[in-house]
Amino acid sequence: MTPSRRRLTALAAATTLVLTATAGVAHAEVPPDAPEQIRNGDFSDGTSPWFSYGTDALAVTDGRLCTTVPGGLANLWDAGIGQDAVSLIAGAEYELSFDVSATPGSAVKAVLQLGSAPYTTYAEAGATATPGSVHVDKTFTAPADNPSAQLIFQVGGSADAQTICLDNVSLRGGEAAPPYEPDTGPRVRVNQVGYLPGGPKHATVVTDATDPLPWQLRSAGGTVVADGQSAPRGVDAASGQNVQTVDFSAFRTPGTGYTLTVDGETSHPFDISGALYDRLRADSLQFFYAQRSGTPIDGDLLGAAYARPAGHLGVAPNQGDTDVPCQAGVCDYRLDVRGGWYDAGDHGKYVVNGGIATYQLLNTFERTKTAETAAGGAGLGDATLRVPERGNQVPDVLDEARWELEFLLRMQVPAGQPLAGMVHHKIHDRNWTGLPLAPQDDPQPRELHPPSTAATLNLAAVAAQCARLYAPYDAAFATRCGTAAKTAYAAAKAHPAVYASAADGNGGGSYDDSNVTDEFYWAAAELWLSTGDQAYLTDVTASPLHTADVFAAGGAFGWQSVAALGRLDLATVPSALPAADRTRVRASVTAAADRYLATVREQAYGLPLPGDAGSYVWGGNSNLVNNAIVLGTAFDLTRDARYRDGAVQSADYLLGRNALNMSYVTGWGEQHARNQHSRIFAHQLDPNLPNPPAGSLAGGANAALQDPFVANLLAGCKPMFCYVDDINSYSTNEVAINWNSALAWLASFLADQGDAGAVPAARCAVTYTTHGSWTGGFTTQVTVRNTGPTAVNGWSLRWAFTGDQKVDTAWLAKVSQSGATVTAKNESYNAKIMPGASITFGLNGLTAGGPNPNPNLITLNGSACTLS
Ligand code: 9MR
Ligand code: 9MR
Repeated sequence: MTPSRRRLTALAAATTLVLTATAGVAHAEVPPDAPEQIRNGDFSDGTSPWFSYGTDALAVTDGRLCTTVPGGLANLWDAGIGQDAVSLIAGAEYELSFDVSATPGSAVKAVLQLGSAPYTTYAEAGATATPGSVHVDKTFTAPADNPSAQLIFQVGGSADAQTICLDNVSLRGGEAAPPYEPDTGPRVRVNQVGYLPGGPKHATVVTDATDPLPWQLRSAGGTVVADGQSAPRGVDAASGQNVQTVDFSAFRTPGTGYTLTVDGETSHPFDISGALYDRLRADSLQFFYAQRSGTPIDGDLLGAAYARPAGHLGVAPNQGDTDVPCQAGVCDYRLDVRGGWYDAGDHGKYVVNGGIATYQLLNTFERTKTAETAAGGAGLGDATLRVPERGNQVPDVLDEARWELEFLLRMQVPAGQPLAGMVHHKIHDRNWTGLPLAPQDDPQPRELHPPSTAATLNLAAVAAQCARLYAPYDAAFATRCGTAAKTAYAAAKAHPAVYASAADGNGGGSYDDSNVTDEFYWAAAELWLSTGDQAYLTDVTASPLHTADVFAAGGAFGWQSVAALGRLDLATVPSALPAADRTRVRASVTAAADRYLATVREQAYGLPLPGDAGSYVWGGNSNLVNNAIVLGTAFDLTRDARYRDGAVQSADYLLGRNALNMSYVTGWGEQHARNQHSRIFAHQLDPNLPNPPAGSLAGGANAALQDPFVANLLAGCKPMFCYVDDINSYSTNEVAINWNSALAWLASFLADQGDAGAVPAARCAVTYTTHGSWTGGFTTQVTVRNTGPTAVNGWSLRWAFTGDQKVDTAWLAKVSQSGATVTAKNESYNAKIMPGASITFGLNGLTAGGPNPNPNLITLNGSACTLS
């Protein structure tokens, strides 16, 4: 609508106009060239960045923003349409104007306010909207500064359902927002935490220079301990900066407080140490306890600032999660879906995202059975985390994952109901809530959303993992998981195309996915690995994904694409997969790792993510971590140090070697993210609340700028700059369980690398032969040959069973078992194995019906043997 038409409409509508004078006195003079503070107020750009609550989805109809509002809402503010990040300057004059219609007709109020409690009003303008458009115009003086105020149209409170439309929303006045300039500190960018003594050590220097520059590495005392020349790299696409790189890998002396100086700039200090990441493993896993729903968080465990009552246990003002109905029309039963983890900064619980996060925690543990550097499993045992279950003889990471597994199992449709065996996609608030909001204070009704094939297959996959991994600790729980997994898989096959709707995103994320071939592949793979049942292998090999390249450059896997989870487990978890297929599956992992390595070399900031804008997406930090996980897995499979070094180097980006000179992990590095979007850890909004706990990973740079706070602030950013450490930016700076689960895997891998020195040659060869197996039992003979140059004097051989196998009796060795881990130690008479000589021992074992494949990792005194 043109301005002149607007004025005419204003006159025509003057009779129905009601102005409510509140904060600010009406003023006449707002200069004609005053800057516009509302984004997309004419809706020519679609619905973004407008949001609503308590209404149906927003849509642009005939150039206006329209939606319907249910009748019978008690208050005007029970439904709203709004925009965040509106800038107000105290004392400046503004003109707020808009056109609004309502059919059949209703009161509407525009409020400029603080977007979170106590929702201070800065100005408001009310109207009685009718089917014909009403124009509202109001001038006021802003009573306060707020660079991020909220404009909300309150549209609830009418007895009848209404169709509401808005157009020409404008707030003119104040000043144009000054260009945002992040403080990026010294131009020499390093891993602010440090480097492993034997590992790669790279830095990036932002400079105008195009010729190599001299660099100096200094000890904490200021002595130059190494120097050299940097390598010009030209303009880096991801950051838009001209950069050079420094490689000081040859310097291996442990110490603290090193700095790197290039081009007159000195980096943040960092350490060189083999123990850098020991605490990061625990910190990153600790995030999950902090996110637990349905249980009080114990301040003695997590720190007093994090203590809180249980959330969503049906205690007022909470309305859930112990007896939750479906959305209207979806089902007529109610479920107890207490527990689990809150997904992210919101209080929603989503099965597909819970699925991948649980997978990654379980896989972090399963790696202790299959990876040489993790085989000790010490960092992942019982009493390694601050969780209430510590000391129960079960590895704490399994206790934590179980908290979510129990919730996921509750989301399964009970027998006797329509779609029995399927799994509800998600449960969350009916409407979006504001920030901050403690879980126990959430007053919104909670609702189950329809079952989906994707959610059903997520449960099938992780419950299958559960069946094998918990068998040594809690056979009954493992059996319950196994049954649920099989039921879910069968239900998914019966209902293979039930998709969550992309439009179902009010009050919670949609997590929609309309391609579930990858979920089918992943679930079939996990069921095959846990049951050894041929039918699942048939489905695995029949999937076109089994031979496809499933490792995307921009992210090997994620909540929406899970084929690589199946592929990685087929490559690493022992099974009776035919040898040729296993070889091919493993080669697909190393081929992907080769490509990620090439990307690490190509990127001047040394990360395994391409430099184009399309690779910097919502949660992109988890994508680069997941690519690093493929590198780590390739190392576990091959012992080729190039892959390990690629994974180690990937951590540099997360911990400060990036365009913003920012560590994305709270509490780690000199300059780290601390204001992530979270209703619980909302310190930025309320100083009485804590920041996210140490070890919380921010979503990271997102070139699509998908929240209103960054849409203006960062407009035009180069991909690596599209991030701000502000609680309002949920599309660049949220926390989420699937991002921290990726960090936990990588942190655990890094902690396991110690100094990351040379990989020793194998010094032993083992033949592991199961001579006979029968229902409930098997007999195995193990021969160890010393292939090294020196005698072995005293040996301890270790491997892990896949699932429910138990050692019964043994001969010619002392054999013991803890969890799934079997340790065979020499008798006094066979302690010595001369070079070239062998010893043999045997054992009888029991199974509860699970498969009994040969282990694919056997260590002698901690070092891997070759297997035949
Ligand atoms: O807080 C929500 C965050 O967890 C989600 O990732 C995001 C996108 O679904 O939405 C956030 O909630 C905002 C909502 O979408 C619009 N109104 C403001 C809410 C809080 O910032
Ligand atoms: O991680 C999700 C990301 O891949 C999507 O692009 C985004 C928008 O749909 O949603 C992200 O997930 C959010 C979820 O919808 C609601 N809880 C917070 C999640 C993290 O931001």
